[in-house]
Amino acid sequence: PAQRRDQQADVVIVGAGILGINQLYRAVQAGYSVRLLEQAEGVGGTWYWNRYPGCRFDSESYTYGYLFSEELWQEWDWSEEFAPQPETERYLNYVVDKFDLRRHIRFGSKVNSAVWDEEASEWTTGTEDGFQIRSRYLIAATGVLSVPQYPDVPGREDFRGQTYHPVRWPKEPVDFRGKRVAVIGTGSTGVQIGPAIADEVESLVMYQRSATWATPLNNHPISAEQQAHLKANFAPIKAELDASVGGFLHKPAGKKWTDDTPEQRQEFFESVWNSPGFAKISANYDDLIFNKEANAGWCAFMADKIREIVKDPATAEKLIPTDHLYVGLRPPYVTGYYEMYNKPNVELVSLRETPIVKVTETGIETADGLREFDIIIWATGFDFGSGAMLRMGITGADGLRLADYWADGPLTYLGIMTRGFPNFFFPGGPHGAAGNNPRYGELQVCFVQDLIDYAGAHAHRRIEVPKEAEQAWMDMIAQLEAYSPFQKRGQYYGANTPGKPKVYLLNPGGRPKLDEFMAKAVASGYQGFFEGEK
Ligand code: NA7
Repeated sequence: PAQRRDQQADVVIVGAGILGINQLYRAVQAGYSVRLLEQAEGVGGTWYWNRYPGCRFDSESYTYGYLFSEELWQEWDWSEEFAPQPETERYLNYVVDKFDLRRHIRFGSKVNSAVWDEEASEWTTGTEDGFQIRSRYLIAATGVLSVPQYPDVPGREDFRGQTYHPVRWPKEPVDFRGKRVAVIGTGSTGVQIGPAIADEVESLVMYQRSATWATPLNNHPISAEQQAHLKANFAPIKAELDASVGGFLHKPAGKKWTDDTPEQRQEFFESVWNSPGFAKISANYDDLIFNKEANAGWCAFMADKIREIVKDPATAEKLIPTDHLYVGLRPPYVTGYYEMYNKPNVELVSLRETPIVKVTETGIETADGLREFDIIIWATGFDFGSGAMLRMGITGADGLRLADYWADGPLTYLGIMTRGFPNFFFPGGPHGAAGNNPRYGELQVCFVQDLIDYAGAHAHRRIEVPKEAEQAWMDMIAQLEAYSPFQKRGQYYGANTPGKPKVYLLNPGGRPKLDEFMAKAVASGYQGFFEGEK
């Protein structure tokens, strides 16, 4: 066959999710030729794939969207405080079309190789369908929650009914009427699906391994008055988000557990329970995470709420986490979750009490017997953090494979770069965020764009993070991880993915640490970043 000439671009971006679109916008604005490769047939990433019933934000819509254009802010009206998936998908499509970005995107392009060419200082990126493109820079905006995780359960493939993973939900709505449905997993996803389908199904069985504290989302439509307030306050809202630790607008309580009497604590917790989404953490007692008594007090309050809402005492007790710790796992924020268990057609099975023995052709057999189903939904999470990047066949300098360099867990600088992989960036990667993801990602996307601009302006062709810089970021992670409220289990430690190293995958320093490290690099003229140049 005739040798096809490789395509060429300044920048290749992988992934048209929230950060890939942001990076594409910045690179196009800065005048680069850019090609974005996206495996799906549409834009949105997380908000393209996760079409499951009940899927929505638990960050406030307007704090999640882009802040790079006030015009966009003025034009787009979010309908709810926490928007549902279809609206977010529409928003991302609106952004792509408004800024004429679609023509840079190649859909149906799943990257399966990316190889650094030292001689040319270029990456060659290939897709499953045989497309190849060379570029000075390669940016993986592949997301931390993009690769579905299925558990190692005997017989999983034997089931003859319908099976779904929420992150591969079909475009055509699933008809649940008259169906016997199983949901495995009660993380943020499982607890959104249950209440969304409970009224429609014939029966619903929720299989819970670890109970989580699923507090109310407290969603509401955005009123005309609130809309007007948002439109009139773009600059102050942006400033507040830019200065925030986690990318939220919630106001810290400004008081400690010890400042209140027992009665005041009850009253305060009641107001926290009725506050929106993540305010349960960020606007709770200032010492909630580090004061064991405060934490236990909040957990006791939530346990009482569960006992109050759930009529069957045995079910209520199963739903209360036994570790009595907030936040041991990623807490979900939901509507009608505990209430759902009062419906006669909904059952909770604790896998701690009765583990799964096997999946059969007709259902799921646990230690207490077989239950038959028409539909099984595996809401069992993701190969978190590094999953997508490690599947892209990335090979850096001297033939170093990313899969080998990260064999014991990711080594990163700012959750953006890794040594040995020149001109390669991954905003939103492992060690990048621990809060409202787009607000972290925005810092990272801008850092990458500024660094590329700087290299171009100073005639550098090769950017590589210095060893000391990577080490300093990893040391920060190790030091602050000791204070992380997350236990060494769940997705943030890779503990849900068989064979994965159990290391911490978030950024425990929050946005302030990102800011601090970035400012240092910029102030030094990115000292050491161009040393590998011949
Ligand atoms: P999560 O939060 O990782 O939750 C996955 C759930 O699946 C969780 O309840 C797990 O229990 C359960 N799970 C995982 N493996 C198994 C096996 N083998 N058997 C039974 N149950 C299992 O993923 P989500 O999709 O809910 O949420 C992901 C993100 O969405 C979240 O972080 C937000 O950013 C939004 P476990 O806790 O491991 O005992």
